Parts: sequence; structure tokens; C-alpha cells
Amino acid sequence: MTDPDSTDWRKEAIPGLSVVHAGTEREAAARQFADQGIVRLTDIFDETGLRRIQEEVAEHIRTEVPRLDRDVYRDPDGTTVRVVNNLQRYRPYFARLLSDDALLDLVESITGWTPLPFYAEYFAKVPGGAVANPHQERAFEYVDPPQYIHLWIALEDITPDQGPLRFWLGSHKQDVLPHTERDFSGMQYIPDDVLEQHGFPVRAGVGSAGDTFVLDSGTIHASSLNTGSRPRPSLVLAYRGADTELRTA
Ligand SMILES: O=C(O)CCC(=O)C(=O)O
Repeated sequence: MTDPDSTDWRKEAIPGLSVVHAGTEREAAARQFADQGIVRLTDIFDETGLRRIQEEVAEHIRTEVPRLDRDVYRDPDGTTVRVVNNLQRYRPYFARLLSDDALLDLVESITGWTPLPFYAEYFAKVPGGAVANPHQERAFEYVDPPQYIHLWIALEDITPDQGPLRFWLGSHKQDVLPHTERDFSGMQYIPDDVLEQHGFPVRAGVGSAGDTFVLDSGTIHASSLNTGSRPRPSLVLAYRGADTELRTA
């Protein structure tokens, strides 16, 4: 069934996901995750926690990134750092955060499987920052069985003009769809006509600083252009099941 509000995923006016309280609504969160492949949680990170994450990222960019030849992607200007991967390799803070007992418990109670820390990455979509086209994480990382999620954490408030994420609800129940298109950087994605055939409702990842989106690796997601004047910084904490294996394509 096509959602009439959501046929053009690039437009700003797509409705957002309702917020679910991590502490008091855990069962509702687990049900929504199973049904839709995405849930927006609040009450996990407070202002102090978010500030610490930002400080650790800034320190990493200042001290380690200049000598890295991997795990860093810059904007076409060659200097602005756009994405930093595998933060847990470089800063003990992120290794500890990934292994935090409360987060492991949260992931287990929502997914139903026992999580292993996988990786931490930072991404700030700058004003004018490009579209990320629709894709499934599962198309790029082969985790078997497919117990693999992202906790996608908003480090600042996200308004509709800032290129928020879009989520195709229920799409995690499908196999991996064909990622036959490529963007300017070579990243593969799902063509619009394939998405339209399925007609999944689309919701936007607008929200407040600290909101944490639990994203199944099979859920199709994308993000639109940042037409605002502020960057849109985020941290991903990725987990996979304790009994999973990583396979190559
Ligand atoms: O933050 C974005 O705009 C894209 C994020 C994304 O594709 C991901 O977390 O897999």
C-alpha cells in the first residue's frame, strides 16, 4: 500500500516518526522495531553525554585524523572531514561506549538477540551536503544471520530542512533489493522505480538532540539534501549478533 504523503521521499514535508521512551516503553519499542524495522527512542543520551561525544570526535579529528589514510572521508574540497569510521579503533571512549552495559541491554531487549559491538562512526551532513540515496546496510556488510543494527544518534536537533534520514517502514522484511544505481562517489543504491513498486510508507528522522534511531540493517533508508544553514552531526553505534559471522561478497 502506497502512503500518499510519502511518494516523493526527497520532499521536506514527510511526517516524522513518533518518539518512544527508552526506559518505560521498551516492549512497545521492541514491537515497533519488529514491525517497522525502525524506532525513534528518547531518554538515552543527556546533554552531558552528547557534549562528551562531540568533544571526543573533535579531538579525534584534531589529533589522529590528519595522519590517517583510512577510516576518513573528506568533502570534495579535500579538507572538511565528512565521515570518520571505526572510532573505536582510535579512541578508547568509543570502544567503552559501544560496550556500555545499558546500551547492550537496550539493544538486546529491542532486537531479541545478544549484541556484540561492531563499529562507531561519525557523520556531519554540512549545509548543501549531498543526498544519500536509498540503501540497506545489509547490501554492503554480509552478517550471517542478518542480526545487525545501527543506533543512529542525533547529536543536535534535526529540522526538516537539514536533510534528515528517511525510513521505508517495513522494508526490513524484504530480501536485499537490487542496488543497481551508483551516485557520484560510486555508492550503490536502489532505483526509485524499484522502491515505488513496493510502496512502503516513508517517515522522516526529524527530532531532538539525543534522539536515537534503532535501524535494522534491512530497513531501506536515505537522506535528503541539507538546505539549512547548520551541519547535521550524528554518531552511529553498530551492533551485530554474538553468534553471527562476517562474510565477504
Ligand atoms: O546520516 C545519513 O545521512 C546517512 C546515514 C546512513 O546511511 C547510515 O547510517 O547507514
